[in-house]
Amino acid sequence: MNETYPFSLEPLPYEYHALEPVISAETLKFHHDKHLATYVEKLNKALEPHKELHNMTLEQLLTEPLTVPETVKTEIKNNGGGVYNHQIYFASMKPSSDFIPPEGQLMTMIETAFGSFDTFVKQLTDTALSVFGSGYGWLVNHDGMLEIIGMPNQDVPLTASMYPLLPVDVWEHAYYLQYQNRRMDYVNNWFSIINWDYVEQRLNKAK
Ligand code: MN3
Repeated sequence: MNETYPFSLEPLPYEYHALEPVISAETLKFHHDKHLATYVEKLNKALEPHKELHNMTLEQLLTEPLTVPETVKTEIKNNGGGVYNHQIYFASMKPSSDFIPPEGQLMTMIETAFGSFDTFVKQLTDTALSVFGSGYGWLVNHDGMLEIIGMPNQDVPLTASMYPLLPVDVWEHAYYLQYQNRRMDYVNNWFSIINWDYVEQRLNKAK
């Protein structure tokens, strides 16, 4: 992925069928090749006439809204957020058949913040289910403490004190082809395909 404009569609780090049966190949193909591709296209289109933004990274575009012209602010927030959030979402999953909790420092921080891994799972599930309409449930690093928050649309939990670690995408496009309205089944199953090594990498990056 280019760090700056023009942004490109990052290939999936696994095959379309790799996350089955939790996420079907059809769902994953539409999600990546259509939905994410559209966010990339629209982001580049919005940036194209604004040369002053061409050397900014995606994180800068999303965290320095004062430098983004009013006319493209919403386009960049929505589509830049769509690109950023999906890159994390796809990278934070991997083929797996078991519900395996993380280890080491990440597990210690989860236990410190939530009391136990089970409580963490319950809180992230409840948050993901309570997102009204489209959005994400997020595990974030908030000033060195793990926290769970829900965010609408393609908003990004990225501020001076907050860094996104792990998203569960609860837009209908993430699960509807396969699960229809059963968001809870999708979220429950999603826990078994989390790539904890990637989450740990992001945790170290956030420090
Ligand atoms: Mn999505």
